[in-house]
Amino acid sequence: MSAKGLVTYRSAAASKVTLLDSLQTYPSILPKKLKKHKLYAGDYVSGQVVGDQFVIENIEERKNLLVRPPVANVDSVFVVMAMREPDFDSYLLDNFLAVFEYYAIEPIIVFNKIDLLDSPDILHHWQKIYEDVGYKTLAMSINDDIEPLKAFINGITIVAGPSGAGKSTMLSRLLGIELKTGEVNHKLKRGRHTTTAITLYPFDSSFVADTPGFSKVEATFFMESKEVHRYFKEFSRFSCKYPDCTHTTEPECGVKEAVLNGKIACERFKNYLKIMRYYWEELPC
Ligand SMILES: Nc1nc2c(ncn2[C@@H]2O[C@H](COP(=O)(O)OP(=O)(O)OP(=O)(O)O)[C@@H](O)[C@H]2O)c(=O)[nH]1
Ligand SMILES: [Mg+2]
Ligand SMILES: [Zn+2]
Repeated sequence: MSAKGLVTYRSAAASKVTLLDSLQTYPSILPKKLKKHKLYAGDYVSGQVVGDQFVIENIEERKNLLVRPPVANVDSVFVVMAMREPDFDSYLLDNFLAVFEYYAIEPIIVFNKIDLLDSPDILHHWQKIYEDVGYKTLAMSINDDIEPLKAFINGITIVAGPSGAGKSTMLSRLLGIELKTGEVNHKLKRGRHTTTAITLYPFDSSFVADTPGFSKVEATFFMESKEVHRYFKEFSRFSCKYPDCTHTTEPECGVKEAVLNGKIACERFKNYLKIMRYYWEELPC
């Protein structure tokens, strides 16, 4: 009988499938005729348990596929940003958010390591900006209860963010297992020649994965620059003379007006213009 499973482990050499009903995990085999299809962590598959292995018969169509790390069918992501060590970087956060919006993955922003702040003012400043956009946010540190995080885990959930932000620490606490923490993986920064194993861990009826951090993400690596404005979701609340306005050179721009009126956070628009490599002399911040 055919069973449904999820690829919960993938390295260059091997893969494992977890059955969705029993949560039993098996080493999996991709038969020769399916070899032309690549297999990723997060792929939903159907197949048969044969002996102590799972033989894949079909890979379901993916709703999305992240490139780095390679995970398919991601539903939500915790974007973990340390307030300090490393310093909070709103440009990096806005690039992350635009990329996840582009992939139709729900981002939840975690302002982490708040124990390192002398005053909460800076946290409240940024938290308000992102909540006004419509993002769910959490502020926490290693000393806080992990419980509030649980409510946001939905489907295939990954943890993303810069190196050192505390992603592995947070997931280890959540899962009650020891994930590798505290070391910067220099190899990964070298990019496409290095492949890492990805593991999805079952959590309630969802699955979560840690990812290696990187400290540079450019939205324009993933999409054309003329599309980026669509993924700054508060911009769509304002209308411009031209429906495809990129809010740079065009006249009668409702978004620029909203920035001047304080209805769009200047910090967000500043980051947007930096992505667009555009200078606007009236920018109020
Ligand atoms: N002060 C403080 N330190 C923390 C907190 N969370 C994690 N750390 C420390 O920060 C360092 C980095 O934490 P990791 O969990 O390895 O960070 P990461 O985001 O997984 O980093 P990469 O795997 O390199 O992407 C470790 O030394 C942790 O002990 C926190 O809330 N407060
Ligand atoms: Mg880590
Ligand atoms: Zn405009």
